[in-house]
Amino acid sequence: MDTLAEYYGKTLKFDKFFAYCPGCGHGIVTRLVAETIEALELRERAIAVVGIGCGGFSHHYMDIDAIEAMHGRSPAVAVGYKTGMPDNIVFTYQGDGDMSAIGLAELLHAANRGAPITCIMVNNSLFGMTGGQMSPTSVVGQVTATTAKGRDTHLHGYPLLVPELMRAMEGVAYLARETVVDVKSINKTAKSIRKAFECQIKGLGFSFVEVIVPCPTGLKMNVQDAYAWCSKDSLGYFKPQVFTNKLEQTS
Ligand SMILES: Cc1ncc(C[n+]2csc(CCOP(=O)(O)OP(=O)(O)O)c2C)c(N)n1
Ligand code: SF4
Ligand SMILES: [Mg+2]
Repeated sequence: MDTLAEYYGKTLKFDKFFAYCPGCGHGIVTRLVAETIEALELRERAIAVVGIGCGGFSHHYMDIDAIEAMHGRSPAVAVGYKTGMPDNIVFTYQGDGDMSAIGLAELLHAANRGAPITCIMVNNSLFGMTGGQMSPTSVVGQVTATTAKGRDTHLHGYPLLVPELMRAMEGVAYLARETVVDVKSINKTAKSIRKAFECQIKGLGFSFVEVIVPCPTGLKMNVQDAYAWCSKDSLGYFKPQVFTNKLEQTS
């Protein structure tokens, strides 16, 4: 193997300045998405619709077509693309703030109508790009830039369990929560992302994967502590699991 492309394939790009901070979970998820596209030979027909947030850089590292949607609107833009170009494989790549705060309505309606798109939500429990503010998925007691005394359920409500909101929706074909805190989890996340794309290829309906990741910069922790926090505090609340898998019913 003498070139990166021979080893990794053509989807992952290595010629761009890497914008993610050291230890950022986006780096792992972006690579898993790129590897899935490569493995399923989707590079020529995949379209990424990225949100506003640190994940908005994800398409810089993939050699595929992409569009940056307005904050939170990626699922609506993706539904438009898929409707106009049904042969393309259309997916969104969004943060927890983009998807579960300003963009929750777009997500839920795309899921409820069974839109044949794939949505990836990278949940780092805060608004990373803008300086670590509380997001709907910040955990109880979490200190953020806007919750100096920790998230207080009386003032801020409870952390939002996003896939659980879509469990009862008939149009949802694949629904899972995964994480990247260790190698075993990363391998499970790779499988879930692949299955989510396979659901779209087979036309089974809407597919969604939430991935719990650390944001060391927003948490104001070193990488090791951020992973430890994510493993204990975030995963203490957000339990990885596959909620729905209609691939099993068709295979
Ligand atoms: C309409 C609008 N409102 C607010 C913002 C400011 N803004 C940019 S990114 C962001 C949140 C990003 O958080 P998240 O989606 O969790 O992504 P992360 O950076 O954590 O991966 C916000 C509020 C904006 N760009 N547009
Ligand atoms: S601020 Fe957080 S989410 Fe953004 S690139 Fe840095 S570590 Fe990743
Ligand atoms: Mg976030």
